[in-house]
Amino acid sequence: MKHAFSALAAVCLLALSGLSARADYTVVEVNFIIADKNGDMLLSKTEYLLVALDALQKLDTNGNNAIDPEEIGDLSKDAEFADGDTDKSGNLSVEEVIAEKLADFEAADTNKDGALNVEEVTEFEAKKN
Ligand SMILES: [Ca+2]
Ligand SMILES: [Ca+2]
Ligand SMILES: [Ca+2]
Repeated sequence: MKHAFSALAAVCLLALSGLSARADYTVVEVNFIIADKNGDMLLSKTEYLLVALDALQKLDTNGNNAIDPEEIGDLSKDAEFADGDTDKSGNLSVEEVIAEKLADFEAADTNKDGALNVEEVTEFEAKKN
């Protein structure tokens, strides 16, 4: 899922972050910083879920509190979409999105400290793609 953000907002967030200044932030790192609301350079379960719920809200153009195939186009053909749709209703409900993200969180938290650091998220995203 692509997150829309202005370049200026990204620069401000980067300036406030604990990452040392460099020019080549990865997409994962930038999204991490945006998701890290309290700026401790760790994503809590809540911060991680908020990203998905925020995306759901933005994508849900017909307002049924679910991600429908027509709302995400080709992304609905991904295995992730079919896997997440546990009740096979053809769309992803809020509950299904949360369940999938919680499973993602547990899988990504390799050091089992209950939070995700940049390395864990980067590794997890690399494995997924
Ligand atoms: Ca945090
Ligand atoms: Ca919808
Ligand atoms: Ca962790």
